[in-house]
Amino acid sequence: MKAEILEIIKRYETIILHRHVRPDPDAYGSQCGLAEILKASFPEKKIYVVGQEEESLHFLKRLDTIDDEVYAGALAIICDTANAERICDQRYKLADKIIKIDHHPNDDQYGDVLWVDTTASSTSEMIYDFYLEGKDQGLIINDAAARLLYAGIVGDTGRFLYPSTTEKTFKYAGELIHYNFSRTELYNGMYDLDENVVRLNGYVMQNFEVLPSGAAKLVLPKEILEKYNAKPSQASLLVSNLGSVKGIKAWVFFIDEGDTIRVRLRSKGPIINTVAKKFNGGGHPMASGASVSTWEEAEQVVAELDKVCQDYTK
Ligand SMILES: [Mn+2]
Repeated sequence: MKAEILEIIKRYETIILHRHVRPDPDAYGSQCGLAEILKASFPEKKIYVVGQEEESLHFLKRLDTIDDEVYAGALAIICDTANAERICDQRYKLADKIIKIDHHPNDDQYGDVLWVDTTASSTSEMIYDFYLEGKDQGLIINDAAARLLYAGIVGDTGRFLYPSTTEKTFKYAGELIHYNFSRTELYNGMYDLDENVVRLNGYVMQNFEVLPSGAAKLVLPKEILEKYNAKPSQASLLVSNLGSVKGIKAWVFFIDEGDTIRVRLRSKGPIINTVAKKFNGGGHPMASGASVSTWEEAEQVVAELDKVCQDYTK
């Protein structure tokens, strides 16, 4: 599959890289890391990275703005995006050929060529894999690419904490740190929190509720987000923090975004993307999300999560 993708890349003069909406470091890392590899390897090609920018990730990479015409006869590569509707910038459909590279479950098999590896810790890890496969056929990696891929791996493994972290992950990370970039600068960019977010975390830690099953929930109403002057995207940064509470098996954050209630699910054992799917969401078995429109529906999510945690006890 990697060899086939490289052959296709070689055939196209214009390559446009996409990733998912509400990007995280792995979305940026895989999209922009691959772009840097392709730019270094094929200086004659036109390589673009597109999508709506996330302000908190400006430090990783700034994206390109391109006209619709650029897509004519172009190759689009979509990184780290499980389903077609989550692709940021739907103009990928205008491209001549579409490649999907991802590590989420392959529920939506969009694109002409698909490379999906659910054993990979991150799509950034897959991109490094791709580089290793193609380095004898002209692929070149540079400091900028290494920095981006390292950021993606660190982000998606929770700093090498999650079980998705494998020997390969450590090996690749070990190779990537030989390139010239500041890990301190990267970590500061990724993990420094604004003061209001830290104070909102205080609210989170005071207000979560735990059910006897080990399911936990936290509601962040609009008034609270306003009180702490926090954006929903900032609130999402706090979701993983409940993982350190003893006895919690799986938990859910409801973030009130006004027109919709964002549902963020995390787990330390029970499979919870089945819950997300019941509410038209999806994601990883241990980290997934959905959206609901009413608080009644939110309570249904809690009931489903409760059930999953009860079954896990058995
Ligand atoms: Mn990812």
